[in-house]
Amino acid sequence: MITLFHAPRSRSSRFIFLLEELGAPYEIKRVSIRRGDGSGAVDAANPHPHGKTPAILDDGRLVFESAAIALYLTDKFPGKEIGPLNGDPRRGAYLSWLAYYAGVMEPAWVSAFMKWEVPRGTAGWVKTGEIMEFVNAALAKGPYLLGEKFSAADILVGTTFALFMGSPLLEKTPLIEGYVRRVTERPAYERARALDVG
Ligand SMILES: N[C@@H](CCC(=O)N[C@@H](CS)C(=O)NCC(=O)O)C(=O)O
Repeated sequence: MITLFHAPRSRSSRFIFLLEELGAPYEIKRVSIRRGDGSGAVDAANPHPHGKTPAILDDGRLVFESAAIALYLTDKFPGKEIGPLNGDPRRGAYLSWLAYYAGVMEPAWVSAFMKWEVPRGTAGWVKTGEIMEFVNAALAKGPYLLGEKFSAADILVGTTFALFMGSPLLEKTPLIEGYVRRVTERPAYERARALDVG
């Protein structure tokens, strides 16, 4: 049994979506977190080393960081084939998108939001415009990041784009709009939204 440590409408919401997609046995443990507006507090019941969400416990074993949790869960529950396994020709692309999401996309959007100029040769990420050229090119071949088939990488990237739709930080293109629609029209997304309450 997987325990998902979850705070409503946070980065853990998309793991309800992933666990629903996988049909995995899981329970949600609601915890409080510090919110960007200064509200909330770290919850002593949350095993995440920094009191953040998401975190999961699998039989007492802790996994944290979104990309690591996505990989852990799709490896552990391969039945629905939404995380290419070792030996699959798409495995390298899958790992690359998960790491790219965490190491390039997240810091790029946070630095754009904060208007931090980090020198190109120093930052480990690139500007959001350059990321979107790459993403649009991938989706043009798509319809998903890995090509024909939906994967957990689309859960991380697609739900993040869904949040930013309409923000000046994300340039809308027909490809991005269609992609977000494809990801958020999935029944597991709807089920996850219904469970993401509080
Ligand atoms: N890199 C982490 C980020 C997790 C994260 O920052 N989560 C936010 C919620 S969206 C949080 O828990 N914030 C509370 C805090 O920073 O104490 C991941 O992707 O898992």
